[in-house]
Amino acid sequence: MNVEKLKQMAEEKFSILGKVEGLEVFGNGHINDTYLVVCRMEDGMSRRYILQHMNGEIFKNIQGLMENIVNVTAFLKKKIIAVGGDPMRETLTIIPTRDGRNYLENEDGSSFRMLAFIEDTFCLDAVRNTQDFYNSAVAFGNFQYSLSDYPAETLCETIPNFHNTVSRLADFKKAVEEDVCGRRKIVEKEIQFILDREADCHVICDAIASGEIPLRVTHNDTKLNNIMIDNRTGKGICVIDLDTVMPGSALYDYGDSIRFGASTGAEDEQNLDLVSCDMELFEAYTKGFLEGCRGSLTKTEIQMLPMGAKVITLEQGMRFLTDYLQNDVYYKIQRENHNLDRARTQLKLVADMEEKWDQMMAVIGRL
Ligand code: ADP
Ligand code: GN1
Ligand code: MG
Repeated sequence: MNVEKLKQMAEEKFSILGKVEGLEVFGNGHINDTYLVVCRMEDGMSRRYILQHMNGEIFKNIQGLMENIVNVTAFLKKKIIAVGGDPMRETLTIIPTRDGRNYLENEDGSSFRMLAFIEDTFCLDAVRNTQDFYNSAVAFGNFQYSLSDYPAETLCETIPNFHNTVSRLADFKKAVEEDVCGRRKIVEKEIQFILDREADCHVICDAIASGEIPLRVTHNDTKLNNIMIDNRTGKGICVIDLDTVMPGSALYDYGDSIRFGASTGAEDEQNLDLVSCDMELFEAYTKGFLEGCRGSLTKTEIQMLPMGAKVITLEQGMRFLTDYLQNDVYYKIQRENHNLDRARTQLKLVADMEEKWDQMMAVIGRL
């Protein structure tokens, strides 16, 4: 849909205030299409919104997904109000359609939602300093803590087996076997690296299955750019991108932030010499996350945190490599071999974490 059509749709279909003056592509998400909408009100003031086209190829049950978000944000808003916080800034607010629905489904099957823009905040695609990363950790830990009494059984599983590393491994092996676009020969080394770590893929799933660690309501996509940071205080004020809030493991939430934020290189860095796990950032995040969780993690979970970081990084490497082998059908790409570059950074990080394993365990011991 072109910009003019999107503007018209935004104004006609959603309960937004004022006239749509501007609309532009926004943010760096890999899944949805996000737009910033600027409206001019009668008194001359402007108001901003976020319009998102939800990826129906990836999310098969958008109604269930939106119900999750409506219910989770309503639950969080009550808690935010109870402690004197600002419910419009500390969690997402869905702007309903003019006919009172929480998202719009067009005749062509495309689905859109509108969110209130969280003002006076910014979002980071890379860690600027240790303090930012620590602050994001407190916010993700707090998110986990705030949802610890949320009724998990009422949540719809928006992507089945999302962080089931064993099933991700099976998908990866199938992609290798099928080799639909003849890329397998280019990545034999990376494939072998993953196959050599088959046992790691089972560790967290096994620990959940045996009851050693609990299933919790988790975010499941805890990248740094899924948190809004307050301009004034520098604190992580709002956890966004709630599409994958589902029952899961705290180890994956913790680990996903480490994989993305504690890396010294970007997720798609082409020079692998620049990619490693920064131990100062690792320690700062671990400290912040534990503080944010306020004692809600079990001893076993805490001891397994480094395993969470390693396993999710391996899983993400597998997911990027699977997509590369399947001709780039899942993640948005901006250049040739983008998914291959991404996969390689993840595997480089896994190797580096293995080298730093004792240091990582020592950090857990200290904290
Ligand atoms: P994706 O699933 O594609 O990652 P996100 O929901 O994370 O989509 O949104 C993409 C980006 O848009 C975010 O990283 C953030 O910069 C921005 N964004 C999303 N929601 C809001 C919001 N309510 N207020 C301000 N910015 C937002
Ligand atoms: C996707 O939507 P975004 O960009 O925040 C993906 C995550 C991956 C991440 C890798 C629904 O997250 O699982 O970890 O890319 N989201 C989905 O950068 O698959
Ligand atoms: Mg996102």
